[in-house]
Formats: sequence, structure tokens, C-alpha cells
Amino acid sequence: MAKAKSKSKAPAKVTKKQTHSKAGNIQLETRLSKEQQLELFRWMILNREFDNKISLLYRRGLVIGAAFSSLGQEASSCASAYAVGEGDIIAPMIRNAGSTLVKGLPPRDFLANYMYRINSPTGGRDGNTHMGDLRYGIIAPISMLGASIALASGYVLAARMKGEKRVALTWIGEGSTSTGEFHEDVNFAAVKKAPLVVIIENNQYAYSTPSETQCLAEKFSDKAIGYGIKHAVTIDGNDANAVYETSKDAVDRARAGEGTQMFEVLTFRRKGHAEHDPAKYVPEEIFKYWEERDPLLRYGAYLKELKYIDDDGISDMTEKVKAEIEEAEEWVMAQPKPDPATVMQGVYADQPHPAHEDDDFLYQRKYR
Ligand SMILES: Cc1ncc(C[n+]2csc(CCOP(=O)(O)OP(=O)(O)O)c2C)c(N)n1
Ligand SMILES: [Mg+2]
Repeated sequence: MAKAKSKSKAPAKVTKKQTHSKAGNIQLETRLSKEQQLELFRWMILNREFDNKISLLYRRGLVIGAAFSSLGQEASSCASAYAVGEGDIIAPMIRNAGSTLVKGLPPRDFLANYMYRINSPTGGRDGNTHMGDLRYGIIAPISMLGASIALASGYVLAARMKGEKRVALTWIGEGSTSTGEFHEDVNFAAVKKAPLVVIIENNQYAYSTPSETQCLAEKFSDKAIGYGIKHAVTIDGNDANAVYETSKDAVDRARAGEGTQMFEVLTFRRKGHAEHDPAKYVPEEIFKYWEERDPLLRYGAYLKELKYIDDDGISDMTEKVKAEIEEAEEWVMAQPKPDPATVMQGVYADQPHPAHEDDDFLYQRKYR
């Protein structure tokens, strides 16, 4: 009689599904095509090179306002904005140059604003990032921290009354989640089920204040439960795919009528609050830790592992982006600054904006 095959007592070998790439530790599951991932990578490079240019111009005394860098936060800024549609609205904060560029503002317009030129979104009235352009669905950042949430939710609630399915996306620093305005605005948006997505960018510091010294919540996403907001996760903010996927899910839920969404991205501000701040209060080893987790290096390594791009391809992409910024700078340098005699123009809604009075299209957009 044939001997019965003995059943192995050893447990069946379970091969754990690989969820992250070996190189770069990037989330593998994504709806983004190869082309879209390469496009997103290019946006992140543009974000970085744009910041580098602003930093240089600031040092040359050509930027009169504060210059805010998003070094290290490019995945959080770009991959989230990549998840909204053309008819949607974004309300960026000072560190969201990447989001603003992804939403469509040409780099030269942004640069012109930093250099206070007439042909810029504020017509030379602002010397940094406090500018928007509703043609592209961009609401200007508001200096009073938290206030952008009310504006963004007001915009989409008004749109809903008109039967439009617009979603708004806004970002807020972890420090700003401790303001009264944050609480009031999120509570209002949530109870009205505003189709709004609030991303808490936890970059560990609010100016010189480390996050653990201003809030005892274990995770900033825990704040969502107090407003009845569900699905509030905390994710790796330096993983562009994770940021995109979480943002897209939140945008889709908001559009489907599930109300205000919120989640937290963990990242790090690898410069001072602004260019004038050397950030000596941040221990060197913390900078080093986050430098090793740089979002561009990580995404680049992942794209190379997938063979979507190689080192030459990355250099080529970077050079093209740099050339685009140089061209923008050249154009900006040739633009006039506002005439001081026009300083009172554009203050009230019934007055033409000095920058736009000759431009019918811009005028219509601004004051319609
Ligand atoms: C209501 C209010 N309080 C204080 C300030 C001054 N201020 C501007 S940015 C900032 C730090 C914000 O930190 P965080 O929210 O973490 O954003 P991050 O700069 O780190 O992106 C402070 C205190 C302000 N603009 N508005
Ligand atoms: Mg912060």
C-alpha cells in the first residue's frame, strides 16, 4: 500500500504582499499612470527649483517681502494639488508654492509677485505669496492663520447652492490647528457638510515652536473626531504616491457628498520659517534625518526602480525646469513696478485695478 503523503505541519508559507518600493520606500499602490507619476515628479522638481530661485533673489535684495521655502515638503504640496480637478478650488498657505504651480499659475506670474511687478496677480501690491488667481481656481493665502478654511468652505458652499460640484482643498500647518479660527472654521464646514478637504501639514515646527510643546494630541489627525469628520488618517507626507492617493480619496468623498474631509501628512520644514530665519533652534541631527528622507530623492529612486526614468532622464528634466525658471525671471525683470501714484487704486471693488485696467479679460475676472 502506497504510503500516504504526510501533511506538512509547517504553516503554509505566506508571502507578504510588498506594499512599498525597495528603493525610496514609496507606496506601490497607485491609480497614477507612468506618465502621471513622471509629471508629478516634474512638478516636485519645479517646486524645488522655484524655491531655490526665490531664495537667491531674496539674497540679492530683489524680493522685498519674506520668502517662504517648502524645501522638504514638495510631495505634500504637489501630490495633493495633483488630486483636484480643473473646476476645483485651492486655498494654499505660504508653504504651498508647489500646489499653486500644479493648479496652473505660471511660474512667471508667481515670480513677478515676489518681485512686486505690475504684471502679477496683485499688481505689485504684495511682495511674496499672498496672491491668488481665480482663473486657475486659486484663492490667495490669508495671513491670519486658519482663516483660509472659512474662505474655502464659503466658496464651495456657494458653488453647491448654484448646483456646481466643486471641491476645495486647503492646507494648514500643525501650529495653526491650535488657533481658535481653525476650530470655528472646521466645525462650521463640517456641520454644513462643505465639500472641503483640509490637509494638516505637520512639518514639526511652527516658526521656532516644536509641535510637542504646543499640542498634546498624539496625532493632529485626532482633532477630526471632535468635528465628526471620519477617515482622518496620518500619512507619510514625503511619499508622493501616499499623498496623492489619500488626497484623491478625500476629494472623491467630498465630491460625492460625504462632507468635509481631513488628514495629516508628516513631513519636515528643512529651512527656517522664512529666508531670514537660520533655524538655529532645530538640532542638526533632525535636519539630517529628514534630508535622508527627501521626497524628491525618494520618488526619483522609486521611479528609477520601476525603470520609468534613469539618472540622465532626471538631469534632463531638472535642466529643462531650470531653463523654464530662467526664462520666467528674464521676463519678470523686464516688467515695470507699480507707479507710487497708483497706490490708492484697486483698494475698493468699484475701482479698476492698476495692473489690469488695460486688460479687459483680467479686469472682468477680478471684478465680475
Ligand atoms: C492668527 C495668527 N497668529 C500668528 C501668526 C504669525 N505666524 C505666521 S506663520 C506662523 C507659524 C505657523 O506654523 P504652522 O501653522 O505650523 O505652519 P508652517 O509655517 O510650519 O508651515 C506664525 C506664528 C499669524 N500669521 N496668524
Ligand atoms: Mg508647522
